[in-house]
Amino acid sequence: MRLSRSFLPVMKESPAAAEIVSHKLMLRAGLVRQTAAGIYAWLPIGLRVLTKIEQIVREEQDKAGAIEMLMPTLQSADLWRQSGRYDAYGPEMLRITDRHDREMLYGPTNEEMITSIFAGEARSYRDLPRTLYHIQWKFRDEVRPRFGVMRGREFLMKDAYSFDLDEAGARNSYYTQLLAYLRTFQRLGIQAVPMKAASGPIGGDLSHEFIVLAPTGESEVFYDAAFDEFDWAQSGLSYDNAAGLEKLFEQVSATYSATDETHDEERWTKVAEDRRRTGRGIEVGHIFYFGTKYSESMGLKVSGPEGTMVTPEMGSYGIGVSRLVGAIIEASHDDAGIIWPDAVAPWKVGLVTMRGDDPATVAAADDIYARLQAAGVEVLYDDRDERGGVKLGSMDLIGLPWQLVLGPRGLANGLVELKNRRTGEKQELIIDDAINRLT
Ligand code: P5A
Repeated sequence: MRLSRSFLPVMKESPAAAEIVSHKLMLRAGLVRQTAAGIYAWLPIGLRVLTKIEQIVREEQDKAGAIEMLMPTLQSADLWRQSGRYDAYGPEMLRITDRHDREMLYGPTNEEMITSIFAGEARSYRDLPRTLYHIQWKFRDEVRPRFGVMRGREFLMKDAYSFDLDEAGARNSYYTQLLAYLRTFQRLGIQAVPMKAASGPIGGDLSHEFIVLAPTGESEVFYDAAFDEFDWAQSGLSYDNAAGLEKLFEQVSATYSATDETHDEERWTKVAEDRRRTGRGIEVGHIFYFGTKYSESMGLKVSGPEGTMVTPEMGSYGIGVSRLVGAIIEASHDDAGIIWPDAVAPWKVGLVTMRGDDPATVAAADDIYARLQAAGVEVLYDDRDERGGVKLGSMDLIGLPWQLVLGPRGLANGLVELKNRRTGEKQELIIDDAINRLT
């Protein structure tokens, strides 16, 4: 992408309205613009990151055997009357009336809808187990939307729903998602610690939150150093290995982690002092097992292996896809700007000409740009006729993993500079070597 032809509005000044660093950086680097309280437009660079996160979430769900579909954002009030949540949900639900005076709502979650759809089709135990998911916008009319996309009113969520014949099956589905979450967050390049949650409005007795560690996080967290050290994503563990999944769950449960809400001083003092880690964190995922709460109210029944009717056991599993953009920035930035983990970077490398008015520099940059593109490397080419220092500042702010900087002096000797955004390390290389490094 040539910056001169893109829509990448970069701001020098820190916007006063933004309270936390990720929100400031998302505005300054041109990722989003607010269009109403808690509602954001995703500009091209923000959309690229959002799409990359979404794709990693999708791939890990698919590997875990979940099946993708897409449900609408608008739902009928009647669905929610059936579960009893239409009244219970309160003012966080955005209620809408259509031209025929039918009561509708902008979905804050989809337990009712998926259960009702599944109930219409599932007939026997052979239709189980199934885990269905979608990645769709939600709306919650938060009293105080804040911190940009971290607590928005409209936000993108991956929500999965599992249907099983019995509790043992439902637990296996829960453990499967637990592992899928550990793998998803690892691939995203962030550390997310699973913590037993106090069960919220979704209901149920088995529930975990996934908390990304970041100094500006909303909740205080306490955890055992094992969460920093152990390979929780266990690359060798197969989703078919039910005993292995259960063991992983037991290992997670036995290792101390808690938010300020669930913190247990007595258990905490049993963690060796030099292994106690405290900090702050942001909830990026939340998984629930809630038994037959929705299958019962929404009338989901299938015939069991013995012919009797069975009410399936369910769980639901959420990841805050748009919140993750902010959470990743909170966990990965410095004074100069964002530092994207490779997996979600909007482009891999930023190509910068220090002298946009020097024909030889421009010709060399055009050539490198074409070669990198031909090799399939994602490049943002700052081809603007701007001062070199301004361009370098923008590149640091945008936070691509690599910067390839071209100036007349280096080029006279056939050299370019390759900078690693995270370490700040700079290397003078001949052009071919620089290109090889990036391909
Ligand atoms: C699980 C999936 C649920 O809604 N029903 C379907 C369950 N869980 S949850 O914890 O309420 O939400 C799941 C994740 O969505 C993100 N999230 C938000 N992101 C941005 N702004 C918000 N206002 C917001 N509310 C929830 C969180 O990451 C949460 O873990």
